[in-house]
Order: sequence, then structure tokens, then C-alpha cells
Amino acid sequence: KPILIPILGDQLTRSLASLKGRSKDESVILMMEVWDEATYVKHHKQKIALIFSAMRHFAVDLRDAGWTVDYTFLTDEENAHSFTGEVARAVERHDPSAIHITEASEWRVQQAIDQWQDKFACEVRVLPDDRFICSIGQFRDWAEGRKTLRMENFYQEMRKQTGLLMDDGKPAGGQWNYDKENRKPPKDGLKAPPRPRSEPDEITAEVIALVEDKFADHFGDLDTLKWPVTAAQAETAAEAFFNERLPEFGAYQDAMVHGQDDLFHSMLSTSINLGLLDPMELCQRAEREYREGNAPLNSVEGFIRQIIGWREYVRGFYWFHMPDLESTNALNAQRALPDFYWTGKTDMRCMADAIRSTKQNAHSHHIQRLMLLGNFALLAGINPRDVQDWFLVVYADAFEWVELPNVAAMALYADGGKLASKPYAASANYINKMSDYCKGCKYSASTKTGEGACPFNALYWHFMDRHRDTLESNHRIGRIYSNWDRMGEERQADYIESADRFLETLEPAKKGWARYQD
Ligand code: FAD
Ligand code: DLZ
Repeated sequence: KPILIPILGDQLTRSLASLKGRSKDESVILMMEVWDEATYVKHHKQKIALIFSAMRHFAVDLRDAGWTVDYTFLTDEENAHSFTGEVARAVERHDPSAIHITEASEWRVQQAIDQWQDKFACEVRVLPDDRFICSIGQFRDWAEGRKTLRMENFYQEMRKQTGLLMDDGKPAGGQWNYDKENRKPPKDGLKAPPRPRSEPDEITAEVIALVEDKFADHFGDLDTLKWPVTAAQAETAAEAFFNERLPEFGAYQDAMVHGQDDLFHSMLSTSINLGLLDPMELCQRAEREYREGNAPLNSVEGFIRQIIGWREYVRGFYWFHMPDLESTNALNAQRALPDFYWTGKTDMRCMADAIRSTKQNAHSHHIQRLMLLGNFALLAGINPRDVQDWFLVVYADAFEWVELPNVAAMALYADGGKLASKPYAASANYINKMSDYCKGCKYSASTKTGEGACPFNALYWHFMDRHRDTLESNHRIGRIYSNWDRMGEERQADYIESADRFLETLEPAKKGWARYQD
């Protein structure tokens, strides 16, 4: 009897835990395109096409390597359209001695897998996903009993554990974190070398046609799909990043430039999340670039921090706080998501550009996600459920384990400060400093209230004022209230009225963008 090895859409790694040590002759790999996964939210068209194409390419790759792969296509007539239903059908077909699966990255999927032992007569073995450097259990051990969880402390542990950028037990260059050297404003005409684009082959073209046919009313452009769909393509993309963009990555990590969608970012998140690239190998490679003198420490440390710091931290945080994290709303934000998040129709030039990139590329870079799209939602008091749905739908790299902590906890402070020490709230001043958006905008960044003022200005003080009870005691933010108090009642009222007037103009999103059952 064979061992049945289901491989999920974000487990496309030859050295996956459930494949390690398995004999090709005695294993059947099961891969499943299922309606339930393609529609639990109405994913961006590119995201579905990317995942299906990468799955189909991986199945070919496994077969070429001698594995037996049982692959369910979305259009197969008998498709049960859920993971559990498809595993049940495969159990009938193959009568396996056991099912071995690598733990799911998402809570929702793992909940279903946890039922399998009661459903199926054979043994069900769930293996830890060792593509992550810190296991779920290790994070729990680290987190339990701590009064506050902070990425920086976790990150230092990860540096010590991995030995990355360590010299005789000390951080390379003497500091753990070069964040202060990651905030260079963009100079005029800042441009990065273009990244390699993976042109669709026959498999991808077929998938694109399928998505056009079955998911026509989902958000996003499809003809611009250029994400790597194989490990080899992802490797080409990584190579170009290390050779051409890593040296400037650090300095311009927080910069935003109109129409420059990638800047010096790696654009590797889809490949890492799907399993096409190994995060630890990428970090080792980045370190080599530093040791060989090809890239400065602020770039290399910044890149490594994003991966063994933030990426591992949010993953551990997600499992530590699920399922509560999904419904947390510490600031009691109740406003509906504005329609312009879907249409891009707003006079705020920065928001329009970030949404355009989101629609066109199924991607926007970190600082656009955090300090534009997230910041606006935070200041305007958009309810976390709507914002989470939007972020889960629109990005090709969005899987709940990484999307939810970034959105609910980092961007919206909906966890009340478990992840971040203060809300990432900013007015137009920040956006103007870190981007070229404000120059060509209908609104003026320097005008604080009234006609023509950038909405971020009044919204910022509206937010601070309405959450004073919660935020004033926060030592990282509390002192801004003395600025507020110094303004006097008339000026304060001006800010509040300006923000209220703007908030009244926001049209709530039409139903049906994010979920079928809206
Ligand atoms: P780079 O800037 O080149 O960074 C290198 C790598 O570091 C990324 O590929 C990614 O793997 C990792 N990384 C960087 N920041 C984070 C972070 N905050 N959390 C986890 N990993 C990080 N990332 C996702 O992969 N999926 C998401 O759904 C997602 N949603 C986000 C939502 C919000 C509100 C915010 C603020 C951030 C979100 N991020 C998400 C993190 C980050 O924005 C993306 O990983 C990054 O923009 C991907 O582009 P890149 O590969 O060019 O990243
Ligand atoms: C996101 C997604 C989509 C759209 N479709 C599939 C699919 O048909 N089959 C599959 O195996 N995975 C898919 N995924 C990824 C899963 O929803 C999910 O993110 C992973 O299984 C992680 O738990």
C-alpha cells in the first residue's frame, strides 16, 4: 500500500518535510485544485493563475523526478472541491497505508486537516513545516510568559540561532539593526533596474484562460501576470535582485515613487510563500554579498531582518494568537471600506497609485501597504474585517498567516498593541517626505485643514483625538498630545470638522468584491 502525500498550493518545494525520506516507489503525491480554496475570498485573478500555474509546473517537475503525482484539475467532473473531499476520493483510489502531510500554513486549512484522523481509517501524520526557521512550538515557548512580544527581541534570537551576520557571537558591524539607515527619501528621478519578467508558457496560458472563464468577476488584471511559476524562474528573479538591486535595497526600503512599482524591493514574496525559493538560502546568499563586499550592511541586514525577523515573527504571532486574531478590533473601528480601494478612483495621488499597482501587479511594496493603504484605513477607522478581506484578496503573496498579522496587528493596531509598540499612524508630512506623490497631487500636503488640504492631515488628528484614552499613556506616542493641546479649541475643532466632512464623502464599497456571499 502506498503512502498518500497531499501537497498544498503553497508547499511547492522538493525538499518538503512530507517528501523527505520517502521512497518514490511507495508514495503517491496528491495535488488538488479546488473551488473552496479558489473562492473562500475572491482572490485577485493573478493570484489564482499564479498558484494554479505553479502547482501544475511543480507536478510536472515531480513527475520528471520520478514521483507518482495524482493531480485534480479544477474542471475535473468528479472534483469534490475541498481538500478533505479530494483526499477522501484519493483514499478510495489508492487505499493508502498512511497519509503524510506537511502542516498547513493557514489555521483554516489546518483545522480541516485535524479532522482527517477521525475520518480516514489509515494513519494521518502531520509534519512540521521546516521551511520556517522557527517552529510554531518554538515561538510559543519564546512568547509564553512575556509581557510584550517585540520583533526586535525575537529577531536577535533568530540571528543567534542561524548565525546569520554574526561575528564571534556579536552582530556584524556592532549593531543588530540598521533600520535608521533604511529610510532615505527618494531623490528626483529615482529608478531601479527592471526585474526579469517570466513570460507565460503553455501551462500558464491555459491557466489564464481558465481564470478568465471561471473567475471573470474577480478583482485585478490578468494580462500583466509575470510572476515566477517555477523554481528556476524564481531563481532567475533572485539572481537579478542580488546582482542589481540589493545594494540600494536598504537605503530606499521606505521610499515611494509614483509609477515605480518595484523600486529596489526583491519582489520575491510570492516565490518564497509558494515554496519556490528557500528563505534561509536567500538570507545566506544575501550575507555572502555583504562578506564579499558587493552590498552594504544596511541593505543586507535589512533584507535578512525582513525574512528571519518580520516574516518568522508574524508567522509565529499568527499561530500564537489564532483564532482570536481574526476578530480582534481593539479600537472598535466600524466604518465600511471605501469603494475607492477597489476602483482606485480617488484624488489622493498616493492611494490611487498604490491601488493601480495592486490591480495591475497583484503587488504593492511594504511601505505602500503599511503607510498608505493601512495607514488610511487606521486613521479613517475602517473595520478590520473589511480591511483584512481586501488585503487577502488583492495581493498575489497573500496567505492568511502573513496577511492577518500584518493587517490586523501591524497596520490597524486592532490587537491593541500585542505586535507593535504603537500604531503606524502618519499625516501627509511623512508621505511627502518619503515619496514624490504630493508634488502632482490635487491635495496640498502642507495645508492642514479645509479646501484642498491633504485628507491624511485632518484624519491623523481625528484619529489621535478619538483614541486619546487608549494612546495617551503610550510612551512612544503620548507626547504628541501636548502639541494637540497647544493648538487650542478653535484649531482642534477645525481639524475635527475637516476630517468629518471628508469621512462623509467616502462611499462604502459595493457588495461582492471580496466574497461571493457578501
Ligand atoms: P521585500 O521588501 O523585498 O522584502 C523581502 C522579503 O521579506 C519579502 O519577500 C517577504 O518575504 C519578507 N517580508 C518583508 N516584510 C515582511 C512582513 N512585514 N511580514 C512578513 N514578511 C515580510 N507579505 C506577504 O508575503 N503576504 C501578505 O499578504 C502581506 N500582507 C501585508 C499587509 C500589510 C498591511 C503589510 C504592512 C505588509 C504585508 N506583507 C505581506 C509584508 C510585505 O509588505 C511584503 O512581504 C512585501 O511587500 C513583498 O514584496 P517583496 O518581496 O518585494 O519584499
Ligand atoms: C490560494 C489557493 C488557491 C486560490 N487555490 C488553491 C488550490 O486550488 N489548491 C491548493 O492546494 N491551494 C490553493 N490555494 C492555497 C490554499 O488556499 C492555502 O493557502 C494553503 O493550502 C495553505 O494553507
